[in-house]
Amino acid sequence: MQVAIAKPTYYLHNSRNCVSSIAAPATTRRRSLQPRFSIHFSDQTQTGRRSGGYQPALWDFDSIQSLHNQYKEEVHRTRAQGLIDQVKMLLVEEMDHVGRLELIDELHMLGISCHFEKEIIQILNSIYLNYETDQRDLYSTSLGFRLLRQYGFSVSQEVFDCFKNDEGSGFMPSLAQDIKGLLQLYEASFLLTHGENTLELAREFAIKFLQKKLDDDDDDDYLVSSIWHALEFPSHWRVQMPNARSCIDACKRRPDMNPIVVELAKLDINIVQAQFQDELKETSRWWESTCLVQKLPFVRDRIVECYLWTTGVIQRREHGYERIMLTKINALVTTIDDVFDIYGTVEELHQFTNAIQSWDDIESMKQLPSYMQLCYLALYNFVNEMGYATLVEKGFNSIPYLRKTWVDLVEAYLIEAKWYYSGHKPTLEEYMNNAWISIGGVPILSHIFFRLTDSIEKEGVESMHKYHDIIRASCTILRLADDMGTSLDEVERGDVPKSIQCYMNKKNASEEEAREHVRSVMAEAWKTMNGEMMRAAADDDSPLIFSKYFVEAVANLARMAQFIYQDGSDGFGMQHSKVNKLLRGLLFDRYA
Ligand code: 0FV
Ligand code: MN
Ligand code: MN
Ligand code: MN
Ligand code: MN
Repeated sequence: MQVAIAKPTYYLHNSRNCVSSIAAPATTRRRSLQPRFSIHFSDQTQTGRRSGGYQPALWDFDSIQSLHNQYKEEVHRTRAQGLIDQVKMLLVEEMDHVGRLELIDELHMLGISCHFEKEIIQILNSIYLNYETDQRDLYSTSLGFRLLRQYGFSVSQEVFDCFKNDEGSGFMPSLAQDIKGLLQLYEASFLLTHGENTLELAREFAIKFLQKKLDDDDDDDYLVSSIWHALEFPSHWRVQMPNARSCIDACKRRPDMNPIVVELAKLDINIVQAQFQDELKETSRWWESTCLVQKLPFVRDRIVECYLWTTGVIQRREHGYERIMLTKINALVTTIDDVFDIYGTVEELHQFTNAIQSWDDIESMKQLPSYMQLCYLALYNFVNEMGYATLVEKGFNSIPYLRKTWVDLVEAYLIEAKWYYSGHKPTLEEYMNNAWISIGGVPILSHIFFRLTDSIEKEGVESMHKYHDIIRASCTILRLADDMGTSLDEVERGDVPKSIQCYMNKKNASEEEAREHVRSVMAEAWKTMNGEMMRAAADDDSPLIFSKYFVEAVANLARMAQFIYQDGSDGFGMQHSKVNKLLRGLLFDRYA
């Protein structure tokens, strides 16, 4: 039996309480770029095709297109510039080192450090000169250590030796009282690389006493809520813009907070929101024009969530084109992933993989069912468009490399599909060897690489496409964070065992033990990432393989995954309420 799937008409869900600043009438119909031909989908019960069980999009095309934002007006930029100048004065004013470090940290958390890069580097430079010899307390040593490492200065973990006990096996018990110091020690410990045992001990020690403080003390003061916030997510793992709004809220509660800084942060987030809305509109027009949702109704219609990802991954204001590009990649990755995980039959999946491998072979494309021809051509056109832009701007033909990453991805998808249909239960190692690719980070990072590298050199291109350790570390975190949030639903729907299930099968472990293990693998991957980030930022003579902005995006991809799948729930496919609230705050609701 053949059934034509009716094109769903999406309304703006809960338009009143959900997306307050999108004011589209609830009766607005999804404007249709009408299908010119109709694809017939086979009946699900007959073919055994699975269902994703994903809800429709929360935001429809018309309401996104009708967004209007007053913060695009020049008057706001002028006002912001005035505030930026005042904060610059603050930074160079008579202030002690600690005060300056605190201000730098705040500017970063509030998402406005980009306006002060030059000043920040100058200040850190002068602090760095005497950092390893100056006598300091735990608080300022830890804060300085973290900020210096974050900005690429090389500081040794040995600066913490003076806080250790006589045997050197742990930290001095007297420090247990210094809660502010411990909080910074905890934050600093997340900058560790492999083998940095002091930082490992530091984290354990700090967590023990911070936790105790929370258990003993139910005051809701700023310090206690900062501890909660930090234990939930250390600042080194936090993406900037998606977190900025809640940081402004928190800072407003601080008695000693400088009001000019807060005012700038509030204004700036509204200005950025106007820019983000324009970028979102553009990607939404592209998504609508592909007609993928109408033609392949089983795929996740998540263009807004795809865009949200990019605000965390590509954080520079000027990289709007890159955010738009990355949103499209996210949408293509999720679409093709849904074809493999949900809809396609094994035979179709072989054909599709074959078509991508052959790349521009019209004959193998002709063999595909119509719905796959659409995916194929959407991807093919996109990659060519990106390749063309890089060729024009940088004189480098990136297409063979981009294509390799997409081939690697679909081959990894196919392996999972074969495991699923044959009932194969991989070991965790076997699973991970494939799964760090099957999460989709490899094409994402390859496309970003060509955009965020100014002069493209052979060494960089090869390191990227041999999947340098930092690439693999980022993809590993992306995969594991995703498994933490999505694998229960996936296995229930019908999928290969994911990392958690592989560990449980092998070790006869409980789900919680498996999650604990997965968290520890993520922590190891962060050590690799930190080491490589420090190398990339180091101001020495060794040639840089990767640009600073690219490395920043590589780390942010991992951060964003931890953010979206926080608390082990799916903030992307299932639009989990915590992420959804944040999405509205960042993209739709003005900060009043
Ligand atoms: C993964 O979905 C998914 F949708 C992600 C990671 C969000 C989109 C953004 C990127 C592609 C970075 P799913 O859990 O279905 O992936 P797997 O690989 O588990 O099928
Ligand atoms: Mn923050
Ligand atoms: Mn999937
Ligand atoms: Mn998949
Ligand atoms: Mn998943």
